[in-house]
Amino acid sequence: QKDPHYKDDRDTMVHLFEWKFDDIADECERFLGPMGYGGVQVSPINENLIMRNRPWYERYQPLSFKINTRSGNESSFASMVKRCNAVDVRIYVDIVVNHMSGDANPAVGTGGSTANTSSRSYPAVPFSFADFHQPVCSISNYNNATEVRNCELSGLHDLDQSKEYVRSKIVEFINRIIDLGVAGIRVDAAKHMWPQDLKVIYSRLNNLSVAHGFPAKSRLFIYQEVIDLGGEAIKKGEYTSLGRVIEFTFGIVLGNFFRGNEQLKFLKNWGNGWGLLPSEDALVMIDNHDNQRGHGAGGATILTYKLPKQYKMATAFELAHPYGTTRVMSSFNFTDPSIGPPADKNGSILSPEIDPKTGTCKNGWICEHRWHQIQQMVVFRLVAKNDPINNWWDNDGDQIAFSRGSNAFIALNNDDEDLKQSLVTGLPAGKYCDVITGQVKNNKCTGKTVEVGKNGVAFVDIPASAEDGVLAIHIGRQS
Ligand code: LAG
Ligand code: CA
Repeated sequence: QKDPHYKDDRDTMVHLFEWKFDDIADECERFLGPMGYGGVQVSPINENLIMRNRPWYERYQPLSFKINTRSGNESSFASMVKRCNAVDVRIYVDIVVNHMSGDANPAVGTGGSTANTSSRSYPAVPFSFADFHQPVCSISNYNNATEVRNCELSGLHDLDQSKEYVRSKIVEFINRIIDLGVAGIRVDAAKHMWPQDLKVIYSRLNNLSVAHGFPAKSRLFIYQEVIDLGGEAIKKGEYTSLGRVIEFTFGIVLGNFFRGNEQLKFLKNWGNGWGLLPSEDALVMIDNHDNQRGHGAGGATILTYKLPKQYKMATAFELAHPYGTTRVMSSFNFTDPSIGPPADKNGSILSPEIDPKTGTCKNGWICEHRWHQIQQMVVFRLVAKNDPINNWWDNDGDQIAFSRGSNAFIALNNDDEDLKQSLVTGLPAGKYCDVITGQVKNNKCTGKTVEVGKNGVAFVDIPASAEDGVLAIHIGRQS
């Protein structure tokens, strides 16, 4: 349950936050498949409460398990999964099963269902009063595990997963999407559910669909949202026997590094031992849909698209380093942290428009996953395979470099001084194209060319004033 089931050497997923299913399917075919992405995390797919002004977080208030949201319905979902799988891109669904909606009157959903929220009546499932934790209470003390799991998180009505009936509805929903061909799930608010209940639920899930191309007996990839920064009753380690856990410390610490608060040389032993989970238990990111806008945990050190140079450097380090299963965030532009995705006046989500010249997105979508430097580092990771870090170098300050075996080499400069150094790259002799400043087009490198000599040494030059403080070369891009 810790294997994302990527095809071949593919190794990174992208969270296409709030995208519509048809647009995701197009993106799989025209971009993600050809560029080497391994999968897509989609926003919650089951019917949610319609809230005034349509904030993004209405999707975390379910009204039923019907697949019907502003992203599309069950048939567009099924078609997306098929089309993405066909180009070797896997689909992961964000599952919200800790709770249903908060109180709302009237409560009408994106699929037309209604609910009487104060009496906990959700007829479209159906759930009723007895399916929720009682007595009703709200979470305030995170040092009390029972309270965190049995009380309401921000007024969201808390399902009781110890009840057989509740379990059966959750299992039915997840099995339905497994049979439609998904490869995995993000478990929202996993910290707020008992591990022993999740264990029962997971054990009842179907194997992945052989009809959709998965090998026989493959198990669903599960990664759970357990925010544990230390100092609370609930520990991320309570969930690692069940699947992977999203490692929130990763982006917080790296954000702090690449904001210049800590010298990069200290990243030499990054990974296990930094208070991080073992690599094989972790799913990592620089930012997510919550902490990029001050929700959830993370605070001020989180880097986002709003600080592009530092963000790209942190992402390059994330993707170059072998630790964890990596996820890339793909955002829409915002200033108000509540605002929902780009939409027309009826509230229908707009499709991202893609600039044919630059390949970047317009009309409110940021599409970090299409930024040249990020997309090229996804390829770097794929070429690096599982090779270890070798040839570490640093200037005893904010300049570092390392190779991944003899497949790939990266250098980063977060210093006020230029980086101008002959460095051991570990790569076979030859001419390589720096994939950060350019790419290979018609057999020609449009960026910096780096010459690796017979001894594996190359001269590396990253000015302090460079647009990106990164140089990256690998055996897939020679020129
Ligand atoms: C998550 N992980 O545990 C999601 O990643 C996160 O985005 C979800 O919260 C949360 N769990 C519940 O699924 C988001 C917003 C909240 C929002 C909630 C429900 O971060 O701010 O709460 O979704 O929409 C909102 C209001 C609250 C209100 C509540 C109930 O912000 O003030 O009490 O709705 O009406
Ligand atoms: Ca709960």
